[in-house]
Formats: sequence, C-alpha cells, structure tokens
Amino acid sequence: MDAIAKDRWFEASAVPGGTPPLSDEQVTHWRERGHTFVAALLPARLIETLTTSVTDAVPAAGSDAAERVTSFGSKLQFPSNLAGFNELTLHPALLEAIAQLLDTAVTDLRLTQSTAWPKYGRRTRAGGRQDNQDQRIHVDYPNHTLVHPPEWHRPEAVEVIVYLGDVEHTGGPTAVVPRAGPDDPHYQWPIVNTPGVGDLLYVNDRQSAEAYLAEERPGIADWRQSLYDAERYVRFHAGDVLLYRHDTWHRGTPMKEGTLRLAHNLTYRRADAEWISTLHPGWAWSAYRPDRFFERLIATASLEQRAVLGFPQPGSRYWTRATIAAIEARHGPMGMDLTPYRDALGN
Ligand SMILES: O=C(O)CCC(=O)C(=O)O
Ligand SMILES: [Fe+2]
Repeated sequence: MDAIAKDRWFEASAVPGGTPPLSDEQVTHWRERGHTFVAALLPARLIETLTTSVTDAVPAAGSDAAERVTSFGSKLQFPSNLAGFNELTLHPALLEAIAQLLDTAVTDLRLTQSTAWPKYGRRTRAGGRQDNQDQRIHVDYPNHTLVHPPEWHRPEAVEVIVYLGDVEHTGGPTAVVPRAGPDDPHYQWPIVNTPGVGDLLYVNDRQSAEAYLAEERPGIADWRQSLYDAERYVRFHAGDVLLYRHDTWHRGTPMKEGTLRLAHNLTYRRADAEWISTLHPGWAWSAYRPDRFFERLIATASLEQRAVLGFPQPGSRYWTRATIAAIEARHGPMGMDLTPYRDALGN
C-alpha cells in the first residue's frame, strides 16, 4: 500500500446534510464515472455498534482461524441478530441515497445482498486460486444477475461497501477503475473479459487469474493490464461508503499482515429487475428463530423499509379486509400497525 503513488488515491466527500442526502455532484459522479465515495452518510454511533458486534462474531486478527478465512463473503448476512446489522441495511439515509442514484422511489428498491465481510491480512495465500487478498480486477455482475447489466445510462442496481475501519490501520483499499466517459476503452460493450464469464473459469487471486488468462487468452490478459494501470484507490475511514455498480471494474487489494479489515457489502436493485438474484436465503426463513428478532423487525419497520424487503405496500392487490385481519393476527402481537393498509383500502 505504501507503494501506491499519492495521486492514485481518492478521498470520500462528505454528504451535504439534509434530504435527499447526496449532492448533485455525488450523483453525477456515480452515473458517469461508475462510483461515488461519500462520508457522513450514516451515524457514527451505528458504525461503532456494528463494528463491535461484527468484530466479536469473527476470528481475531492474527489468529489461526483468521488464516483460514480466504474466500469471498461470510455467513454474517441479513437478517441478523448482530447489533446494528439490520439498522444499517435498512437505514433511511442509505436507502434515500440509493433511490437518488437509481432515480426512483425508496419503495421501488429491493434488497438483494447484505453481508458483513471480515478480511484478514494473512501470512499466507492459503486460498490458492480463490484467495481474496489480492483480487483480480473484475466486475460484480456475473454472480449477481442472470443477464448482462443494461446500457450504462439505465442502471438497475447499486453496490455498496460500508467500511468499518481505517485504511491506515489495515491497508487493503478497494481499487476502482473510474469510467472516463462514453468512449473509455475499459467500458466498451460487452463487458466480458473477466474470469467467470463465458467459458473462462472463475479465479479470484490476481496472479493466478492473470496467469490463466495469459495462457488461455493472451489478448485479454494484455488488455486487462491497462485496467490495473488505470485503477485508483479509496482512502477509506470508518463509516465511509463506496457506491458503485455491477459494471464497474474494481477489486480488493492486499492488507497489512495481522490485521482485520471489516466491511459491510450491500446491493439494492430496482423492483422490476427480477433477473438480479437475491444472494441470501429468503428473509422469511429467519421467522422461526427463537429470539423473534425478524418478526419484530418486520412489525416495527417503516412502510419504506418493508417495501425494500418486498412486503406488499399499501394499495397492493394483496390487501383486502381479510388479509389485513390475517396480518394483524400474525404481526400485531409484535407491534405492527395496520392502519396505513386499511386507509389505502378505503374502508
Ligand atoms: O474488498 C474489497 O475492497 C472489494 C471487494 C469486492 O470486490 C466485492 O465485494 O465484490
Ligand atoms: Fe467485487
């Protein structure tokens, strides 16, 4: 990390404060350059709460168990009874920011990923070809959607990394290739020159991936070198949020040995983009957990938060007098107020 030239870093810009949260510049940056990196979007207290609960739930930095955490993601996924987890996932400011980027209403968003991801600066590259320390440059769409992202000007999803720590401590800045404009050679269609697309095998580790491509498709390997040359690095601090897209070139870079880098990865799609997969078991699968946290979450969430989970909105064809009574019987004991659904029905 120390070898990265000064002018290849970029800093988070603070949100102006107010509603909607992002400035026009921040929105335009995302729409044109494929990412925007913001500070002060989420309350510091929430970030601290989540950082503590996730740190307590994962192997300690430098431990033997940490040496074995070599691949993508984790089992810490939405919905979760870890303090701060669901609050972050459904935080109104975050949802409003996503709605701004997709130029739609919060009720038109759907959650498809929310994972807390511990990454360790390890002594070894025990993950071999799939090791996550020094990732190959990639776009995220292949394991998120059944299709190819649509044309650049009609994005359907926002990808989010919320950093739960400081890059000075852990290293491992995310690298991003900013899109220079419509003629940028890195962003010409189709975006397929990456392991895991078509007949190319999925390989995560940079060195292994580029060696594999140099063997199989030397032309692609050469071209990809220019992606690495163009990458820029996020100088992240706790609570900073990187908003990017399914068709943005990026990757995770090596961390300082013996450290733990925590990040929270999220994805939201437009409600009508059904071809974008939800990466976790269905939300209702948690309803039988003995602490009832999910039942309580649904019952006490706002109408907008419920919409993001796919709960029928007031006015949906789902609602009749009979279904309102049934939902009151199911969720009323946990505190759900059915008035808005009843009012929308007009009786
Ligand atoms: O860990 C990072 O900085 C990037 C991770 C990444 O590429 C991803 O979540 O898809
Ligand atoms: Fe990625």
